[in-house]
Amino acid sequence: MKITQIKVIVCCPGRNFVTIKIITDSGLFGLGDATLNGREMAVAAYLEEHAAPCLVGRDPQEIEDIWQYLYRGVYWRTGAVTMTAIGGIDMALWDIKGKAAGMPLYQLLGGRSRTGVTLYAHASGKNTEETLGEAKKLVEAGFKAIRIQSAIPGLEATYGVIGDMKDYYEMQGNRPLPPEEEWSTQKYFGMVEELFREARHHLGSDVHLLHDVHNRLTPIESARLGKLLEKYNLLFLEDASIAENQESYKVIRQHTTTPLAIGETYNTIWDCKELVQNQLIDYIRMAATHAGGITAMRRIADFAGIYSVKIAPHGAPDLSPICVAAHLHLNTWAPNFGIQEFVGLGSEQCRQIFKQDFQIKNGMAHVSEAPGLGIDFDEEAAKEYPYKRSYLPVSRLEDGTLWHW
Ligand code: CS2
Ligand code: MG
Repeated sequence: MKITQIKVIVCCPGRNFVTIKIITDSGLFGLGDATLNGREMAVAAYLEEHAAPCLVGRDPQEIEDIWQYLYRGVYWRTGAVTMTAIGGIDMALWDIKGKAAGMPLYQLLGGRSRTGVTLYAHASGKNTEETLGEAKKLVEAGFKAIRIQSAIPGLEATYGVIGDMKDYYEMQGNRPLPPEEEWSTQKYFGMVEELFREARHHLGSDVHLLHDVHNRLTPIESARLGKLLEKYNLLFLEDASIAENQESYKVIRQHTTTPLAIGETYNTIWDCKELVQNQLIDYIRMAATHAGGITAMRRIADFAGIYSVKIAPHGAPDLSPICVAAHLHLNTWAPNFGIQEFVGLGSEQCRQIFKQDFQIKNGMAHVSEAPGLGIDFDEEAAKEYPYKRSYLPVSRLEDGTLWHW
């Protein structure tokens, strides 16, 4: 089998997605997601100008060698743009391998470890009451795990909830430059315990609760938060602090038993090596798209398993349905799967373009049994929604200091 063409398609059905289509002389093709939020065109150019020309004519079945060629072979290894380009290509190659074998991807990985993939949904609102109203609806819809986020009194906008009450997921293409949000640790600590106290009171003890701090706290503040929330029994506390200095998580760990999750911005196994090896975290949240595809995620999952760390792949709306499908296969297989973030099936336009057939029932996803990833992409429909430049927000402290978003 030979690769005859690699197409890179950037479309914006409500938000931007970079899709790779690898076409072969056998009639089989594979699909991959290479979306890097706010830097989409950098990956598209990398793929078109630097990666695709080296792969045309190669055997798409040699996934491992192609992965090494694009990783070791480039000299400038790692980095978000390179690893997202590799992630998209790798996914498409596994899609082809599955189609050639007539098997869904999870079978190629080793088969099922579970009947379905447990999902967590998002509840956000302008105050505790509104957030818990949203959470209740999700519980009624069958979800067993909910991420709880609320606006902070006195701050115009914060992660997940902004001033005009549209969340940042909907801002793509609507603002010419990055919007700015404000952060105050003092004000956050003034509301966060009440949010979880009320959540337990209204939702009961069975539902799993999660929370994303989006890197806003220092390690000692995270330690304090973890301790404060221990009695509300969180499934995990996500991105409490930035961990460029992986050792800094020791500070959090030595103070609290609240389980910790991190990794959505990580690109290689090296980014989480110390965190995993020293058991400083409980869930690793890397995504197939940003961490080098199925080939890399399989290694990360096995590595994490040795240290009792579970995988909980990133599932934000900026990962396309192709990545969602890849994660469902990985999660169906991985013995150390924890939970999958899930934000719905995307806009109507999105569902017109990406045709997937996994099923969701009682807060669980059931992977497609079709060969490969089990997803299709309508190129003609995608043409209707061209790329729109857009940015994620930035965050500042009340005195104007630029802070982590
Ligand atoms: C978030 C993301 O889903 C999450 O956990 O942290 O929404 C994140 O902000 C975006 O994916 C950024 O691209
Ligand atoms: Mg997050």
